[in-house]
Order: sequence, then structure tokens, then C-alpha cells
Amino acid sequence: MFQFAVLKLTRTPRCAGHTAPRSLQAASGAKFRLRSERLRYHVASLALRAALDTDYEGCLSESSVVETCNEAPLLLRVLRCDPSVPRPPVWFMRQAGRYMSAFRMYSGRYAFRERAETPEIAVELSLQPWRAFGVDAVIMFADILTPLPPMGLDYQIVSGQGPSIKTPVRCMENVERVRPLTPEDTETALSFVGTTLSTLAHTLADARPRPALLGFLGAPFTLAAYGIEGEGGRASSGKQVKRMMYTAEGRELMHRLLQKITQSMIVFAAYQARKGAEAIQIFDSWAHLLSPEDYQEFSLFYVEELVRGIRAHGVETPLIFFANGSCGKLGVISAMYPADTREANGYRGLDALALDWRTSIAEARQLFGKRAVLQGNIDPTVLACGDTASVKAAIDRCVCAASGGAHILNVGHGIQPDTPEEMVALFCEHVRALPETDWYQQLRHRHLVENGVPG
Ligand code: 1CP
Repeated sequence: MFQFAVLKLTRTPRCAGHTAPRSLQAASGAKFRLRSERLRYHVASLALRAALDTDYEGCLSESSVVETCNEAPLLLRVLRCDPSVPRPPVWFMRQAGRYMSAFRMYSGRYAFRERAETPEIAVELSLQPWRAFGVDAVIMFADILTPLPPMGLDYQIVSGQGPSIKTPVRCMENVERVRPLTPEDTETALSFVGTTLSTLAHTLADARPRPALLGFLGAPFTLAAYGIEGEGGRASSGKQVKRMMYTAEGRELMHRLLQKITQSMIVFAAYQARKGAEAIQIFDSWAHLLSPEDYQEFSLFYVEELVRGIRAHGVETPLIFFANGSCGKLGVISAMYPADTREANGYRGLDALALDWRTSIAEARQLFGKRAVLQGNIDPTVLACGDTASVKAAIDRCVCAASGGAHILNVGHGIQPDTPEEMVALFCEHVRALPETDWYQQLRHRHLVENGVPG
């Protein structure tokens, strides 16, 4: 079908992953400044251009400074809590989306599932934000509902409305019909996900700086909520879910469904890791519907099961947990990030916590210290409605508030469709320029000293 041709041409962003050798940093001490390096890049997707009749162009990325760039993606270094990273990595939740004109050329032409389930298209859509903005992570193009059809929950995405499940789960009979995913299902009905991931891994292998490749899945509660409600977005108030949670027989049904989904997501996560996902984000997008007590019973219990199951499969891939509506629930969430999680008993739990924009990242840092990498959490409306000064100020504030531990810059929920692309570009440029500012160097120096790195 489509073929991609990557050409080296001319654009010049800073070298995102550029870091100096340790000895050089030590020699130049706190005043060490990263020099932004020039990269030359451009990509032409010839077959796509022909197919879509557009003058499509993008990036990446052969660098003149490959030997001075740390080969590991910046985002993965942060997930491993490498304190010497020159700046926080940046990516955006829902970074492939309607706010990009290159994306709209596809969404106007192909239905959602065709886009997500045709690897050539999914690969292209996954790469667009990286080409355009030089983000530090590429997230595979799919949806949290992608694994549901082989489980017997067929869905479609209704334009302008969001997901719609053909037969919502409302009674025990419906629950019994839900079929937990097997490894064979992933290799057959979901093989397009594997092809998309392995193609992306292959395509990105030689990129310098190389972005991390992210997979993702829905948290059990969020997927169950979609399954029960049958639709997403504004159309759904969560009433059906609550009806189930607050009746004796509904409760049993709900837990049975959650178990099946948890088992399925363990299989799906292991599949993604096998196919090249270097980190996996778990989206608990509907957790804001739950009180802290219900959250424990209906969501966190299953997230813990999920993480334990993933690790029991021998999957060491870093896991990022997006807890939407985490404000007021940080205490219970923090139990999932024990201090000794990485070393003790060979058990490794969650690595990072992605915060929604209503939650104070400073409070989270105080509570978690260095136990969790924090991700987030700028209000996405700042990018949609704000001026350049507000966007830059929001980034600086967020970086300061998250200091004292590892941090990944991101928005506190998905990018909105009316976000100007220039603002996303400005956001990334500003993050890349952080090492050139004195205040950020001071912050970084303190961080290096605290972590025993000579600075
Ligand atoms: O036709 C379209 O393009 C519709 C818009 C769209 C897109 C671009 C949907 C429908 N899904 C997606 C892709 C998608 N969904 C990605 C792609 C990778 C990327 O981030 O760039 C990802 C990670 C998701 C994850 C997803 N889907 C979440 C979790 C993130 C979040 O926003 O909380 C959720 C809740 C969904 C459900 C969903 N799918 C689509 C929409 C419009 C929604 C949300 C509707 C709702 O509010 O319930």
C-alpha cells in the first residue's frame, strides 16, 4: 500500500537528547551549559503525498552530534531516574489528533477504525507529531477501545461524539459473553497493533535523537465504564456505571467484568512490549467519576492486579499510570508506588504517575518525593486559548513545581482539537531551550548534587 521514504533535508531544531559526557559536566561545574546543536531534517512521504495529493513534509533526523548524544531516548532515561538528563522530555497526551492539519487529511478521508487498524496509516499518524514538533515520544495510533472487539465488544467512533459500543454490558449474560483476550487473539485479531509498533520501532531505530516508542491501554475501570455506558464523551454521565456499582447484583457483575478486562489487558500489555513498546501508559481517564473509597475498590485494586500480572509475564517495560481526577486521591494512589518497588523482591511496579491538570504537581512531588516519576500536567486549554507568554509561563511553573524528582512534561489531559499547531511547536521549543536559562541550570544543579552526581 503506502510506502514511506525518509529523506534528509533542512530544518534545525535543538538536539533533544544531547547531553555532555559526565567528565565534561564535572569539569565545567554548575555553570555547564548545554549547547543546542543543529539537526538537519526533513521527511517526504512520497506515496502518501501521491495518495493524498498534498505537499506533505516533516522531519527527522540525522545529527551531526550523534556521538555526543546519549543513545537512549531521553524519556526512557527519565523513567529510569537517570538524574543527569539535561532537561525534562516532552510529549503530549493525544498528540496525534484533529488539531493537526496533516491528521485531518486522514480523518476526513478514512473512518477512525480504518485509520487505527491499517498499520501504514497508523504508523503515519503516530509519526506526524514527532516530525512536526520533535516530541520526545511517539505514541502508537490506536484507541483504548482497540482491544475490545475480539473480546466481543464491538465499537465504532462516531464523528464528533466519540466511542459507541454496539452491545453495552448491562446484565450477567452480557458479562458472560465477554471473552478475555488470549495471546492468540493478539497475534490474529490485534496483529495490526503489533505491526504498527514493530514498524515504528524499525523506523525510529536510527533517529538521533531517538524518541521513545510508547504503547498504551485503558485501565480496567475506564474500559469497563465504556463497556457499560456504551458511549463516551458528553453523552455519558456515568449513570449506568453507578447503577451497577451501587446495587448488590450489579456490584458482582461489575467485578466479574473488571476481572475479565484486567486479564485481557495483561495479555495486551505483554504483546505491546514484545512488539517494541518501550514504555506503556495506562489511561484511567474515567477515574474522576469515583470517590476515593470507590476508587480503591473499583479502580486501584485492578490496576494493581494489572501491574502485578504484567510483571509476572516478565515484562520490565516502564509503566506510566494516568490517573484522571487524581486530585484528592493521591494518598491512595501513593500506596502503588512503594519506596522499594524497584529493588525489593525483584518486583517492579508502576514507574511514573501522570497527573491531570486539576491536580497540584507540587503537592504530588511533596507526597511522592523521588518514589515516582511525575508526568504532566499543564492545562491543555492554555495551549488552545493562551498567548505565547502564558504557555511559556505555564511550562516554567510546572517545571519548578515538579522539581525534586524526575519529571516528564506533558499536558494534564489530551490536547484539544482547536489547539493551534504553532502553540504546540512553541511549547516544545521552550522545553528544549530550558537548559539555556540560568534558573533551570540552578534547579538542575541542585538536583544533581542531591543525587550525588558531580556538578
Ligand atoms: O476520528 C477521530 O480521530 C476521533 C478522535 C480520536 C482520536 C484521535 C479518538 C476517538 N481516539 C483517538 C486516538 C487516541 N485515543 C489515541 C492516539 C494516540 C495519541 O495520543 O496521539 C489515544 C492514546 C487515545 C486514548 C483514548 N481514547 C483515551 C484516553 C485518553 C484521554 O483522553 O483520556 C480515551 C478516553 C479514549 C476514548 C475516545 N476515543 C475517541 C474519543 C473522542 C474519545 C474520548 C471520548 C470521551 O470523552 O469519552
